[in-house]
Amino acid sequence: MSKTDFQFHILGLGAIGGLWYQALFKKGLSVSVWPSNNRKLPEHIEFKSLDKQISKVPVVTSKKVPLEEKDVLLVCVKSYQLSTALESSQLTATEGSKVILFQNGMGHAHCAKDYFSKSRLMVAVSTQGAYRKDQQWIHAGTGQTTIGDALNAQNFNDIPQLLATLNEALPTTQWTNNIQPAQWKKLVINAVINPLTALYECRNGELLTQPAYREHMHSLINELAPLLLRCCPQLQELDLVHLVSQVAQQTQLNVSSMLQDKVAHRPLELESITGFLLQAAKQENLTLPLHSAIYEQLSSLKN
Ligand code: KPL
Repeated sequence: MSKTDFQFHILGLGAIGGLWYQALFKKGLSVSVWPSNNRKLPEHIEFKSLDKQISKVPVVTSKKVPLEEKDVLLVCVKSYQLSTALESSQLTATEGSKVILFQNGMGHAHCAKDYFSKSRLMVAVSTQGAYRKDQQWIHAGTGQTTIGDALNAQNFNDIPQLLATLNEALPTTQWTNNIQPAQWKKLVINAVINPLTALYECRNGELLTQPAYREHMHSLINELAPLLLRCCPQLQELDLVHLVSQVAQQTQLNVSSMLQDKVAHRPLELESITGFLLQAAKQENLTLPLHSAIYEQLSSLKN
């Protein structure tokens, strides 16, 4: 299949959905936004790129079912919206269609596989920095998108072409034959920085400069060591304190997505991040008292 044959569809026009939409659109590729039942889509998005250039990109909508071989669906809704979004979108998919899940945290493929049993279901781990402010979509920091099979690989031969097309639209986008280490690595980062910044209502960089926050950060990271040893031994060699500190440093001025959600009184992505870790620990007969405590504190905000 040539790159112009792909038809891209975006479900969820949030920060990451908008980033991908404009990137594919500007490459002249066929891309449309899947209208959601309960949200009115804007006629265009105003996009601020890394070099601070502002562009207006028209929002093309389409509701094409079933998804076929040339169709690629990028599912960019928040993790807590996933099952409702899939249920209400009335999406159906035939053999060979491709679906890429972009949610933070882990455990989404099990929810999505019932809807896309015939599709090649993939997961993307993204470190692209993007956020939405009022009616503007902002690309705040360049990053990587790593894509791999969510469940078992199926034998479709157009994946290299798809990856090349995505990489051309929004570099760097790369393939991995085993997405799990990338997912766990991102999970550790999100399970430490996001809840702590939401709890202390601080920017990411303050986790390094405020001694009390830094100490809390180190304790949360260290508490994960026994679980990671069992669930993702590939990360054993990695200095996790260094990894998380580096991300906090690189994104020091960022307001984490969880703090943004808290400030806007939206639900927090706690279940797929800290909730997922607590479940995994339970299955391994381990406890994570510090992560449990932060989970309880942030969950109580919802009530
Ligand atoms: O992914 C992020 C998020 O806010 O969700 C980090 C990397 C913590 C950057 O803010």
